This record gives sequence, C-alpha cells and structure tokens, in this order.
Amino acid sequence: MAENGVSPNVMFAEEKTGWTGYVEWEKYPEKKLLAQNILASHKFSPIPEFQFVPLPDTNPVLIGHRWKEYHEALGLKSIVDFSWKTVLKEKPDLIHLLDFPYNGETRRDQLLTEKLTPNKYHFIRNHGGVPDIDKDVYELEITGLVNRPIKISLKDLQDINKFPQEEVTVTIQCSGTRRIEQIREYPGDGDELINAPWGEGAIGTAVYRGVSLKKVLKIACGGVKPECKHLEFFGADTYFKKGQVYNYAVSVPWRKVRQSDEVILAWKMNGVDLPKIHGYPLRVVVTGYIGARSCKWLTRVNARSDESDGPVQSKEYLYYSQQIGKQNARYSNGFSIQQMPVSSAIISPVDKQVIIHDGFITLRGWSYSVNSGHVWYAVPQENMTEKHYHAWRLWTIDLPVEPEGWLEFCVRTWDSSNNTEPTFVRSAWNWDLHVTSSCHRIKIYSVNRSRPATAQRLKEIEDRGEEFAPLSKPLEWSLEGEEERFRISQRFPREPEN
Ligand SMILES: Nc1nc2c(c(=O)[nH]1)N[C@H]1C(S)=C(S)[C@@H](COP(=O)(O)O)O[C@H]1N2
Ligand SMILES: [Mo]
Repeated sequence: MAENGVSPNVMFAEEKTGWTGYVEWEKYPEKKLLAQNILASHKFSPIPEFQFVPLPDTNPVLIGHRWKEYHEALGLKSIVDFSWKTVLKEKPDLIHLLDFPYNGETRRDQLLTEKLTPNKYHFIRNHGGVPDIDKDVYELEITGLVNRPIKISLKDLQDINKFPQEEVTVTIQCSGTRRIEQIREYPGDGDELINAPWGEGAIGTAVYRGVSLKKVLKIACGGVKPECKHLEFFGADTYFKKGQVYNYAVSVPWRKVRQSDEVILAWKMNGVDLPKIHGYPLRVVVTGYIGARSCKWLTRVNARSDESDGPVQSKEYLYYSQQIGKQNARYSNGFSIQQMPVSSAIISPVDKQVIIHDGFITLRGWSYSVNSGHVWYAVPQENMTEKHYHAWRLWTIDLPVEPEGWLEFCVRTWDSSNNTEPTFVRSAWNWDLHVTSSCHRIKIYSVNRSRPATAQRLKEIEDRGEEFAPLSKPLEWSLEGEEERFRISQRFPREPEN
C-alpha cells in the first residue's frame, strides 16, 4: 500500500482495456513523479559483479532481481509473471541470459540452420516486461510535427487499398552482440551491461511484412512539417533508469525514414503474426541500425525537431572512444550509435574445440554489413547465402589446415565500400561495451589425420578403446617403447659433445 492508502496497482492502472501490461507514463508527468517517490522509498538488491568473475554456468545465467523489485514496488508484478510465461511459450530453447527483463540469445547450432532464423530461435532483447495487446483494439497514435496527427487501427494500416505493403529481409543485431569479448579483455560499464553479457548469438534474420513509415506519414498524416528532423517511437513497456520510470522510447532521423523501405511498421515475421515477445501486434523495423531503434509494442510515433530525450536514446547506446572511461564519461561526449558497423562471427567450430581432420577444417559463421554486398574476401561466392540489402550472409569455408596443435582462426569481413573490421578487440573496446565489431577469433586444437604418424597414434588410442579428447585427460599408457626411445636418444643425444 502506498502512503495515501491506494494500492499501487490501482494507482498505476493500465492505460486502456485490451492493452494488458501497458502503463502510459510519458503523458502524465505527475504520475512519473509519484512513481519516482515510491521507488526512492524502497531499497533494491545490489548490482551483481560478474566482470571480474566468471559468469554462472546456469540457465537462466543471470536473475533480474532488481528489475522485478522495481515492478513489484509499483504494483506491476503481473507484468513480470506474464513475461516469463511468454518466454517459456515462445522462446523455450534460447540461452536465457537474464530472466527479467528477458534477454535470450540463440544457441550456436540454431543460428546457422538457414538464412532466415526461425522465430522460435530469434534472439530477444527486452528492457522491461512483455505487454499483452489485443490486436482488435490496437491503434497507433501519430503526434507532433506532422500536418495531421492521427490515431489509426491495425486494420486500417493493413488495408492494401490505403497503404502499399512491403516485405523485407532484415537482420536485427543488438549493439551489444559479442560484448563478452570486450568484458573478458577489459571491463567497462555498459549502461545495460548487467543485463546482457552477449556472445555471438544476439543476431537474427527474418522477413518482415508491414508498411513503410514514410508512406504512412505521407498518406495518413499529410506529410511531416519542415521542422521535423526525427521520428520518435514509444513502446508499451515500462522502463526504469536511475530511480525514474519511462516508457521505452527511441528515435531515428527523418533522413533515414525518407529512404522509403528502410523503416517499416511490421506486423508479420517470417509469414506469421509477430510473436508477443517480438512486439505484437506492431513493431518498428529499422534496417541497418542497431536493434534498439526497432521499437516493439509500438504505441506512438512522434515527429520532433530533435532526437528523443528518453534515456535509451540520449543516455544509452553511446559510443565512448578509447580514451573516455569511467572518470570522464558524460552523456554528451559519447556519440549515439545508429548504423551498425561491419561485423561477423565464426559460429562453428567453437572456441577451444579439439578437431580431428584430414587436412581441411570447415568454418561457418555470419557476416554483416549495411552495404551488404558485392565482394566478400576469400569465402567462395557459392558458399554464402543470398545477398540482401539489409541482411547478413551466412558462410562456410573448407580451410586447408596442415599444422597441428593450438591454432587461432579469425574472420574478417570487407564490404563493398571497403569498410572492414578492426583486427583486435582492443581496437573496438569502448566504455559502454557496444558494437564489438573486431575480427572474431577462436582457438582450436588441430589433429591432422592425414599425417601418417598422427593417424597411427589415433589408431592406437582407438584400439585401446580410449578417446583422444578432452585434451586434459592423460593417456594411461606409455607413449613409446623403451627400445625405441633408447635407439633414438643414442642417435640424437640431448647434450652436445662439446
Ligand atoms: N519497446 C521496446 N522495443 C525494443 C526493446 C525494448 O526493450 N522495448 N529493445 C530493443 C533492443 S535493444 C533490441 S536489440 C531489439 C531486439 O529485437 P528482438 O527482441 O525482437 O530480437 O528490440 C528493440 N526494441
Ligand atoms: Mo539492443
């Protein structure tokens, strides 16, 4: 119960019927203030340390105590419960990095099954709970610097007599993809780091169907006013930052929206309605930009003259160059990350794997570039998935590998503008630990069976019913007969004569 005797869940009621889990904050400054005061009167669990200690080996890997407590403090626990129920239903098989707000990444074997990531396996990055919105009552509001502010139903948006529809193949990647490599080399902050120590699986590709935002603005709103420079998107989810409460909000420049099919309002993903956890019934898909701009559970598009002042846009997803660290980071000296740099990862084999081969090792992975395109180095064209303007290419290569022992493989992508990846994590490191776009490196242990001596040794091991791997397991038997050892040591004495 809050001070005035009203229970918090009555105080912070849902905005509209049929929009379960949607509390509108941005339109009610007094309500935000009240929530802020309630939060200030609570003590919340501390932030866990995992940058200097290994991540727990559990699934979920991390438990979002604090974020659950924030929701509970405002009487919004049902949102927490519904979100987890939705995860179990729609994403049972991901690596659950954080249970709430839910962050899940695709298992490596499921990442490369085909060019399009099956919806069930597509990664999820949430900043709050999952709202449950009835599509029959859904409407989108368009406000701000447009000639005609409107409210429009999903049915009208989907009416092909009103708006032409688009179908686009898009790779969405979180700007935090592969962040764990930065953490392992040099810890940093990362506004959202605690929630998402991502590996190579925070990326996925789907065909989205929807309408171009540019066309909706033009046809339904009579266009934007000349002062409009940014389009701001609001989500129905509740976001907490430094003791304050918000709806998820981000923006993209009008210049991006004007590229007609590059920002779409989508309701289908790979031929079916958006799963609830991906923003049902309507989300934004911003091609080429970091995932954060592709706002899910879209409630409102607001045309404005400057970028969104919501914390996700103005205080997070900032890139601080190498010299800027804890002691001098400010919001105003990090630049806002919009377009994703060239990036890639080796998905198979995995780091530290022992590979017994016959002179070739097959490597597989993904490569991404906004200029998705023309020349890709070394991997033969026929070994890459089809080109799209806004999507990755999966690749596979049979690498001739003669040497044995520990080897390091590295993938580097060039795009058609000759943009390429920095070679080491150090050159990509930044205080907020975003866009780990350096060459992805793995170590593998090579055992080349095309060498007669190696083949012979492997056979001996097999004949004894033993396994070669793991490397750290000692072989139980003598490595060499005594006579043989003696003969060779006579021929090649260890000590020189003089
Ligand atoms: N409303 C809302 N939209 C959101 C987010 C969110 O938390 N709330 N997360 C963003 C981030 S950071 C990413 S990377 C993408 C992930 O999209 P996905 O979860 O559909 O894969 O959604 C973006 N859109
Ligand atoms: Mo993200």
